[in-house]
Amino acid sequence: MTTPVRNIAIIAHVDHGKTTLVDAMLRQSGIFRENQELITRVMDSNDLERERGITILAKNTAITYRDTKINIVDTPGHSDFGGEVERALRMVDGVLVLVDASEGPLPQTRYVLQKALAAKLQPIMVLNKIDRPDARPAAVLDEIYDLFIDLDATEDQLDFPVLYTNAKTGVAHRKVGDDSTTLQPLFEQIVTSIPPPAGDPAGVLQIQVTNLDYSDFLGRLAIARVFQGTLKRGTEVAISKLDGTIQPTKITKLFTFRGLDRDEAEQVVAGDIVAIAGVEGIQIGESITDLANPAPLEPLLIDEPTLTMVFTINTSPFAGREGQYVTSRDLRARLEKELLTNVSLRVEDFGATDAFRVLGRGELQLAILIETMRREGYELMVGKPEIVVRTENGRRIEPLELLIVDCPESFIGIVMELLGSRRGEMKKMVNHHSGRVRMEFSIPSRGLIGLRSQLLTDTRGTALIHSLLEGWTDYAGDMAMRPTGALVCDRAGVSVAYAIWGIQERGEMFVGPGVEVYEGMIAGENAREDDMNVNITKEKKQTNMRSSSADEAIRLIPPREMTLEKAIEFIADDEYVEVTPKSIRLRKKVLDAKKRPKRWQEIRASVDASS
Ligand SMILES: Nc1nc2c(ncn2[C@@H]2O[C@H](COP(=O)(O)OP(=O)(O)OP(=O)(O)O)[C@@H](O)[C@H]2O)c(=O)[nH]1
Ligand SMILES: [Mg+2]
Repeated sequence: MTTPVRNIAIIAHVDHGKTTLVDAMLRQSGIFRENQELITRVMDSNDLERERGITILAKNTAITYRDTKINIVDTPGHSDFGGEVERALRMVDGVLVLVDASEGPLPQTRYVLQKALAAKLQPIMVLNKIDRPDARPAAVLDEIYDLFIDLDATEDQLDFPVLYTNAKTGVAHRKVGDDSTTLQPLFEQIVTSIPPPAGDPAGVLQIQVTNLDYSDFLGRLAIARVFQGTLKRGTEVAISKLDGTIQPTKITKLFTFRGLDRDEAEQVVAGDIVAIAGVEGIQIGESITDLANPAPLEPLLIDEPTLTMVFTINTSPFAGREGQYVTSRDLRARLEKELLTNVSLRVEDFGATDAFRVLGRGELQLAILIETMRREGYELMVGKPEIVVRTENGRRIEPLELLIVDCPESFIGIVMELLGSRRGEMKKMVNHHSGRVRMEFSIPSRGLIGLRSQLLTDTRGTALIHSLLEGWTDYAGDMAMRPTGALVCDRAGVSVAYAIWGIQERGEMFVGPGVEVYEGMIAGENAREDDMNVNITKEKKQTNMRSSSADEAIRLIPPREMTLEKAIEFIADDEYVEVTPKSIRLRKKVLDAKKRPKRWQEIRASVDASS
């Protein structure tokens, strides 16, 4: 007899507690030794996930409850990684929809729920963080019903079970305040209300690859769901490639999931999730099927990217000093490798041979890719993110976003003004009378570029923003760009405290003293709208006078630290961010001050001409 199986994905808005809940599920499933030390959010296993405290990649694990095996996919909640969720949903028969019992449903809750309902997956509602002092589970549950209705859920779908959890302590309740002390009600609910996977173990083999992973011991692994038939080790199978061709392959190693480990298996039957090692060149979306009688599955289709950025080789005077991979061949090979695992990305050649247009879902997604590349030893330059504008039936259209801003009441005016300047239209304002308000805007996606940092500055770090792609709309026309110019180095050299002291009143510096600079490098933000060339290398004239009062008066304001994300948000059309393993520099596209266009119109014209 085969083991009963359930396949679930955990989906939610960012930070609502998915990975924490998986920790508790793993712990309580008896997979670890008594007293085994466990790190928190153990599924967030890559460096950037741990540093940022967010999930970036969807990951599989599995536990056993009584005699049922539960395959679990932990998914990211940040909207930029929505592609991960879309493909995770292909692997499962049901979803745990987590909602923070205080925050309630937010844009990404809507997005993931919409995808789950469209895929006809059975939901279990999990109101998490019920221990928060401001938890309001009853009201949040009402909001969830409203959301289901808004998404045209069927009667059946509306009839979802609800559980109340504290993922941190690992407790699930059927009713708020009942005497449960474990997650048992949740495990029980999964086994009873998530349907067992369909598919005949004796049928024609049908498997779809939904993820790729890499293991130091096993190399490349294809993670796939067996929809029908039984995959046996050592058999010859057909891989149905995305272009429709069939490629015969022998399966040499199979694994199933158990906790954080993978167990080698002789065979994997319909319904289960498998990791297959040793299949060269296999890609996400491809099917594995019977060689004699191929029955490939439809390839996965996911939402199109909405944001694009130009990646190009580093042409700054400091190119090649800090990185190992600097040529356009290196860049191309790395981007092609990324495409294999990152299904929501696209890469196109762009104008000159040394540049690529990389399309993704958001600034964070691309920033994570760039950060990963620089840690691997790459040098590159990236341009200002732009929203994809399409032409359909002769109309120019652009993506439109639903934006939710949560901020203290005192900032309502400031927020409305800022969003107005970015063509945001307020749709709704809700006041929970907690001192904070929640405003909903409809805004072209373009209006979101650089918005987060500006909003945080304007609201002294108090605003929370969430957005969701809502659809496409007529191109709204030009939009206000960065209202300030740059302070641009007019020559190469090393920055000097005395010079900075003289410049800093013009705006805000990005470089401190003792930094090597080049002509055309950006040293700070000008308070005025045009660019200003500055000499940051100027030493104080030596005089015979005793150290005068001027020396003592040199008080430097600490420079603004430009992280990769801040730099990407900051740059204008005619600027690049230069990225190397050790440095993030900002620069003008045209370094030579004499050749650089000065006025915005000219900049636009020169940018248009080069693209
Ligand atoms: N008070 C309280 N905090 C919780 C609970 N569950 C999770 N948290 C906290 O919420 C934060 C986010 O938790 P994560 O598990 O990383 O959330 P996530 O949904 O996996 O986040 P992403 O994967 O980035 O979307 C962490 O600081 C957790 O400790 C809970 O039940 N109660
Ligand atoms: Mg997570």
